[in-house]
Amino acid sequence: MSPKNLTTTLKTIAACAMLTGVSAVFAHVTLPPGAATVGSDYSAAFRVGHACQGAKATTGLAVRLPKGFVLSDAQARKGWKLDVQKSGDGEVRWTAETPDSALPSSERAEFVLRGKVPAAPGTLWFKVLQTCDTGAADWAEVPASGNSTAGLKSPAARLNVVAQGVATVDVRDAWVRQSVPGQSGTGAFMKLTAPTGTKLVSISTPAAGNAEVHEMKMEGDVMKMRELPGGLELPAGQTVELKPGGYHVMMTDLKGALAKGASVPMTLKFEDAKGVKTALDVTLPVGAPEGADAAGAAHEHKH
Ligand SMILES: [Cu+2]
Repeated sequence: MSPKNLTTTLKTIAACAMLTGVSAVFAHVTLPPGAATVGSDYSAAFRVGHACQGAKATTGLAVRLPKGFVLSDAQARKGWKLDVQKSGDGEVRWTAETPDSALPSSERAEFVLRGKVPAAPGTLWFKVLQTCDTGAADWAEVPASGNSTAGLKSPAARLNVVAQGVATVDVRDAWVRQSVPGQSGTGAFMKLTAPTGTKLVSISTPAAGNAEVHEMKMEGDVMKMRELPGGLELPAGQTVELKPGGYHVMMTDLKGALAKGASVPMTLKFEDAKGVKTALDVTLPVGAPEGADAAGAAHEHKH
């Protein structure tokens, strides 16, 4: 990839990350995408993207620490008072000292605390009380079962704690392009966000004899695809999108036709700069989701 193309790609990635970020934090107080490994030190950056409904500014944020999370410290904010209560039900509270230091509704900010996550996998819910110049919003709803916040009006901020060896990478909007009988290959697409930098190095799926991460590359005037040498780099906190016409998972030697509505299990394998290997099992629906870019639908495979 030429430096010019690389720059364009990075700009695209940054733009995508910003877009997804905006939609994710427009109303809710959330943690960044991605999980934490059991027993690890975790920096929890609570994202506030909007004041309470009808309010002009956020004047306070109080995070109730879930059981099993051991706080080490919280980041001070200029113009804000920081109260840390470690004993009992722990709480970290930031309060704007003057109306001038309050966070305007149009601005986004991160409130950061650090600590150790439990030694057992599970879901941690951080309940967050946001106070504003007028009113308050209590982000404290937890699903009755499972860990999906879909359908909750004011969900608590969620952190998934995963076992050693399981990747902490967040996988969103994943799908596989449908194929017709006799077709030998197809593509899979998704958005990946790694909380700490890593690389997608290999993929396997029982649905195909072979699966590779491909990039599109201009050779003269011709757009060609090829296996990405060394895997797909996932910089910390940046959303990297695999999409038609761009990076994609190339599935070849399909075991059968993939009809819309079917699902495809896939194992994604990662390796970070220190050589630590992790894996993630995901299940992808077959068929483009609503709003997916189908423009690159002509997924011709020429090697
Ligand atoms: Cu390909």
